[in-house]
Amino acid sequence: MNDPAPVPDLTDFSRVRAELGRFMLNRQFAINEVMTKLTILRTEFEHLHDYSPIDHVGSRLKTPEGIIAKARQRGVPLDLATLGKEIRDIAGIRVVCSFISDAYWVAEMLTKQSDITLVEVKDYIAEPKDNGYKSLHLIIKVPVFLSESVEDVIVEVQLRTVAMDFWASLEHKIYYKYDQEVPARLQQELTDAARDANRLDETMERLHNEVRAIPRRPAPHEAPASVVRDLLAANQRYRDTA
Ligand code: 0O2
Repeated sequence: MNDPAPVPDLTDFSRVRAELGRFMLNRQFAINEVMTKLTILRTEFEHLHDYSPIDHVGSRLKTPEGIIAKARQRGVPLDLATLGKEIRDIAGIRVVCSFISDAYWVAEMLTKQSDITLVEVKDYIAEPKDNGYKSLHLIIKVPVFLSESVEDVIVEVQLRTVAMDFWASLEHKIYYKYDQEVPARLQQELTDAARDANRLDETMERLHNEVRAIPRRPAPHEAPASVVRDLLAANQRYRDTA
């Protein structure tokens, strides 16, 4: 039989509290780092194209109670170093995209950055869970530069479409409402709804690609290309003579 998980020494309560505070703060810093990267990717994309690949982004830091519950469930020792390694969704970010291809694009752009280490990919879009859950999960490590050290912090990034997110939020609520024992009929309906959501995603992506292939007509207030060209040429002549 395994030895019981060691319990933290609470005699020095203020030291434990300070260490836990530091631990949580570093995870929040890691979230901030990744959120900044996402904002840059999103803003640059919007500047170059005429739509946004990201509908919205959310983040959450697991509560100490949530961390301890997950650790106990998995038999993970309750020391901060092990928790930081084994509980990989303490720092969590959810990126909700317009289309499936956008979720993969954001994942690729994020993971190819030189300071990001990709630890694991769980592609529940390509291989949905039995209940129909779909999402692309990235477990990444991001360096957090502190005053006297650098800490590599694990962040879980979940990427999914609006339809997948809608489904997952409701399923999560139902799962907790029934204390994880969801009646078979509801489970079946959820699985059917996941299939419908997937069909919607595929149709929307196809329509989106079709519409993107049509050359864009200038909006009534937009200056025709020739006017813009003349302006640029005039600007160049001015610079040459200045
Ligand atoms: P909460 O309340 O969202 O935090 P790992 O973290 O990789 O060591 P884990 O946790 O089994 O192992 O990984 P997995 O399967 O990738 O799940 C991580 C998170 O994905 C979950 O966190 C959920 O947020 C989400 N998720 C996974 N499966 C489902 C599902 O079937 N339905 C819904 N709605 N969400 C799911 P937590 O900690 O379970 O919950």
